[in-house]
Amino acid sequence: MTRRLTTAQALVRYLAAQWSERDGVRRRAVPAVCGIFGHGNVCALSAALAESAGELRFVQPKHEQAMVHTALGYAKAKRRLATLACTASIGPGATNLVTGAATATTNRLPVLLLPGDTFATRRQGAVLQQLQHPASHDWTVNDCLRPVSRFFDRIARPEQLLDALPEAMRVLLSPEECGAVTVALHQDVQGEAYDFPEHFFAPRTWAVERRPPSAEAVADAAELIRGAQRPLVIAGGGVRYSEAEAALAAVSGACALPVAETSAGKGCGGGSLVVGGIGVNGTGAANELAAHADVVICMGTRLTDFTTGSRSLFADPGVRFVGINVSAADARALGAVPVVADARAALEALGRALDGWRAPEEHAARVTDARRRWDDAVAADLAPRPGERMSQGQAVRLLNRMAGGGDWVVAAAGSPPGDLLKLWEPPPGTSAHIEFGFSCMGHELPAGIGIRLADPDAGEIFVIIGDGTFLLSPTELVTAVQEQAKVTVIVFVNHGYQSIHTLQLGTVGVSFGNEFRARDGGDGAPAGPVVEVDYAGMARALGCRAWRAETADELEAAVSEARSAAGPAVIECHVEPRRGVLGGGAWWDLGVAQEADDPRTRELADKHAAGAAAQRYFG
Ligand SMILES: Cc1ncc(C[n+]2csc(CCOP(=O)(O)OP(=O)(O)O)c2C)c(N)n1
Ligand SMILES: [Mg+2]
Repeated sequence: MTRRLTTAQALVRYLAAQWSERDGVRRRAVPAVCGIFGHGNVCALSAALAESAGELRFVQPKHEQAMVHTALGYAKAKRRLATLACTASIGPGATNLVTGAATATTNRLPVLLLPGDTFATRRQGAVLQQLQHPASHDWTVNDCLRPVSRFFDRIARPEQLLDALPEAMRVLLSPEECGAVTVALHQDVQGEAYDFPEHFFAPRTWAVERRPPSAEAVADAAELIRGAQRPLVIAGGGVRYSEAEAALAAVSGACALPVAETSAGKGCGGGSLVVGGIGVNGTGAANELAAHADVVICMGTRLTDFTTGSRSLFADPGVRFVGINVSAADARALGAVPVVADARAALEALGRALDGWRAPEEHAARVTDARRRWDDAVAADLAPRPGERMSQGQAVRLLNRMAGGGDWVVAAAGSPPGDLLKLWEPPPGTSAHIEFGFSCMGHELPAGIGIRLADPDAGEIFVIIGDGTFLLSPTELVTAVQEQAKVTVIVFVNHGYQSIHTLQLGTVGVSFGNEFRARDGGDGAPAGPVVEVDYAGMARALGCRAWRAETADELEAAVSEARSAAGPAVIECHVEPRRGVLGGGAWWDLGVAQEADDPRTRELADKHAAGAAAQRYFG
């Protein structure tokens, strides 16, 4: 039996029939399509989507990059068991997907990208929005998506879908391989009809398996851990994706293992021995334990420089690592004993293999002591200072106190992700999404919308961004209004890119081009008075409720009112511009200037470079 359909119809019907299943629970794998139409996708594809409107929701974002971020927020909330498709037109619509795709693949979050493409027939000559590569006629701008995609295909004949789409689904739902999946669609081919086999459109359930660890790997890891005097667990995003939080809390409790978290793993640590974020944005407590650890159990983490202090954090000469990861490459990082497995399956097996063993009692005392000293230092650091307005750290702590069961907190770039990793103590039942793999300004708001689409019953979704990030892309507020997606955006106004400014002052010793200032004569960077922007007014103009808060009391009142508001809300929150939060003591490698006219720059560069002495190679 066959059914005559266009390529676009077949694509849409196929997507509507895909399901994923893990632990006996089934859900639609791609329940909605986000899209901005142009001539490269409006003809056959919009017609097919309109026909299937009862089965696939259509979300209308305002920027192609943003729709990818929405899909990633959705995928994070769904623990990678479902995502959204994103369709863009040919040319600029398609290239606008690239940054989103890179965010997806870096963070190992699935998204299906469907950019329009040139004509397969080429009868038309150069078409609108085609970049003609002089030496390679089969290249189009969509080839920019290849290096940022885990799977890429270009559909030049309708029947190619029969192979391309199942492989696209396999990769999207593979814990090990997932990332951006791109299926580029020649614009003429989208409308071409073909007799597709009927069973291609039958409901298909993809089993997302929990890869079990090998008995040998578990035995090797357990042997190493049993010999540990000062162990530490690092919990990454893999713990969330695997839904392994309870298993981690159980093993941590039974074996007295302290747990530190990466940005992607924020909120995944359970039990009484959680020591907060680790690394460059981490807590002093976690970093101190890392410095002295003899066995580090890395779980679902890519171990980026922010986690390892550019490989300077682990100072014990004999430190050894266990790597639990679905990706074999990640599992063996830092010369670890690799356990290539789903985090929950590995934790359950390790729990059995470690039965009866506990880390030495003095280690728990060390953990408590490190945490108490860090807490005291942070409390002192966060105290109000004479002549200063509310600090961002104080505001984050206030929000933290107001957050409760079902709430989410979202951040990606600027100082918010670091402040959250360090200061946010997730109240029970809350979730965090800190995208710090690509740390993409502009991820936050659309990701918050994606989380709301995935979890309509979630409590408040607090999207924490800086003023620079708000200015980069505030327009998804309109999409949030359209979808009645309740998110509360907190915009920290500090007049510029202050996280980068702080970095600049610390490594270069000069202030250049990072604050929002008016030009006051001369060339170089604008260095006159700070420019004032009405962020709350912008938000109101885009259809949101909005407040301006300059004090803790005003912020508290605004958050309470935002909670009871029906649609999206924005709080413009003014904070002390150049005041950061106490550092956790980790070093971060940077490409500092080896030569400069200014002696301060050279001095700072030398000082910074001295930290490299602590960098180690672990194999
Ligand atoms: C798309 C993108 N461009 C540039 C950067 C580099 N960058 C990281 S933080 C930052 C400044 C962000 O400013 P703001 O949102 O105001 O936060 P703040 O640093 O003031 O806390 C920049 C430009 C980035 N991460 N993403
Ligand atoms: Mg700022």
